[in-house]
Amino acid sequence: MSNPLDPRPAIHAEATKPARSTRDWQQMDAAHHIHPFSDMAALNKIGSRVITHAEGVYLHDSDNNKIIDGMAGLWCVNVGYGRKELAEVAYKQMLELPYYNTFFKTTHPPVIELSQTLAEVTPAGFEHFFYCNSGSEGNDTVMRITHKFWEGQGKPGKKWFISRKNGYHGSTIAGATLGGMGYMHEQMPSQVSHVAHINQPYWYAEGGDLTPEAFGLARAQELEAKILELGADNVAAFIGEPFQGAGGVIFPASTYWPEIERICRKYDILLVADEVIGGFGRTGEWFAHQYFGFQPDLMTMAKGLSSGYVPIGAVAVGKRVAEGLLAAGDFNHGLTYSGHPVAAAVAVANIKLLRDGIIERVKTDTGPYFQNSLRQALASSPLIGEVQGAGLVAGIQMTMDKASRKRSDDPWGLGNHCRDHCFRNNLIMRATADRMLLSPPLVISRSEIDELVEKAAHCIGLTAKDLGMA
Ligand code: PXG
Repeated sequence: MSNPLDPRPAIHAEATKPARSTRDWQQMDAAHHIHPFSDMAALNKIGSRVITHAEGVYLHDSDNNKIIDGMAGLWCVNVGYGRKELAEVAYKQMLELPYYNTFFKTTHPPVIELSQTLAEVTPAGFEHFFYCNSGSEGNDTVMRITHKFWEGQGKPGKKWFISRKNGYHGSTIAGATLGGMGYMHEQMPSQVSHVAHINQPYWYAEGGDLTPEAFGLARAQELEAKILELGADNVAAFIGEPFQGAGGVIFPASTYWPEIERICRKYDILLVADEVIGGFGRTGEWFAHQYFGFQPDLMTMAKGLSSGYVPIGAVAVGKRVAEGLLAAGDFNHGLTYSGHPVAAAVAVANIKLLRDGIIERVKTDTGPYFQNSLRQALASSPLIGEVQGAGLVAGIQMTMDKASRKRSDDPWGLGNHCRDHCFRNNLIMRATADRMLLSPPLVISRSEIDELVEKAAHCIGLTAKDLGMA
């Protein structure tokens, strides 16, 4: 049996011999493939990097570069690359029952087992789960469940969702409307109705002269103001990521979530935690809301649920909402692949790996080690204003002046500039405006953390040098 903390079975070896040159791949890609969130004309001029295989925390490209993946793919490959256990489970399940639906009074063992497993690893009170294929569909499902719930409670007027600016909840029309990314809204003349946004708890950029704690409280109290503006009888739910992921790994002050929770309870508003990034061990807890110490009514899950090996998302439905929903008659929502047997089987096997020590190690060993190493390595950098994070996720704030927290005139340019250095140094580190983000696979070892931190500090140092700071 392989050691769950040491993912090195090289299952890719025979499967991924480079069949074509990088140039061939790039030309074919440019001719036929539209990439997500990309300016294709600009991208096609330079050509995409072609990732051919991966193991543990390393990616390999078609030019034989070995790249350390500081982002676990797109925040999802929690158990690391090359997990033979997951491949074998998928193979076996495909032979046994590759597909069947869960619509018409039918079910199957993998989806039952997954539901039982999720009831075990989620906090007390979560006993029911609805399945989909992605985080975006999860948040669409959250809206559908919430509306059905309030209708069943005899309060169909409770329709509004309140979310945050610079929050990310997906890229379907519902997900992107809930999200607070202005550049996405601009491209969406159609949005779903009954969604309102309040400001985000991003102290470094928006906190002014307030202490982080006072600012956290003030931003939470915007929820109360918005509820009163809309009327509590019209507000269904508040949704937020426990820490904003794509928005910059923004950790709110300790005052923020207790106040949000207090306000939701006071006005009987459902509290939804979008755990698509924070879930399945990222902070060292199973779910990020446990790190912040609040109790949601619903949770959106995807990414780490299967470590990205197959697409699957889910909504965890807490006791009160589940009881209401189950008593409210037909729930007219579902997807062909809700509870797909292969995805469910892989998710069960993935959660087993996470339970067999991976999350515990993030909490007690590699998480604290990563957080300390990163802070130490960047402490003397003139460019770095703060490092936030917990477990194996971090947001690194760049600033033009530490004392005044002055931001670059072109924050996106600064982040992209640093990311170009990372690219050249075989490091995947994500840029969100002037914050650099790290979220490596949860199986990363101490020596790999040393390499990751050393490379990140080096690339940040090169950026500082380009700015004439060092
Ligand atoms: N909620 C959260 C909190 C997310 O981070 C979604 C929902 C949507 O999940 P799907 O599976 O529909 O993508 C996400 C996704 C980035 C990036 O650049 C982040 C995500 C997706 C794509 C890019 O950081 N998060």
